[in-house]
Amino acid sequence: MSDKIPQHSDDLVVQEAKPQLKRPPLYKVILLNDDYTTMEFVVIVLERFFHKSREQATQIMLHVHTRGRGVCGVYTREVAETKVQQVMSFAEDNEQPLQCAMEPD
Ligand code: TYC
Repeated sequence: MSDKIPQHSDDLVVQEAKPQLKRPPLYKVILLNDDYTTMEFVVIVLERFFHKSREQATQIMLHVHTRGRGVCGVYTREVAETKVQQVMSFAEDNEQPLQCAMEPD
């Protein structure tokens, strides 16, 4: 017996669903430099929310400190939005003016 699913009957045409192959758009989560957030706090943020080692976190923090901004990670939209919210509320709770944002990759 054939495995083929019938595509047509007399009065019905069955349209095959398009395969969903498109990758979702990705977003960079970035940290912005400022003069008041402590370096130690930024390192903790990178460890806690972006799963960086202390060495990686220190490098990224110093990059942001010297260049003005830096990428913490690249995520799908919902994940990036959540990271930004988590970082901003952690910064507020700790009275640090740190700014975190997202942009299309
Ligand atoms: N510029 C800050 C300082 O000198 C450190 C800092 C680094 C702040 C990165 C924010 O995203 C930042 N204390």
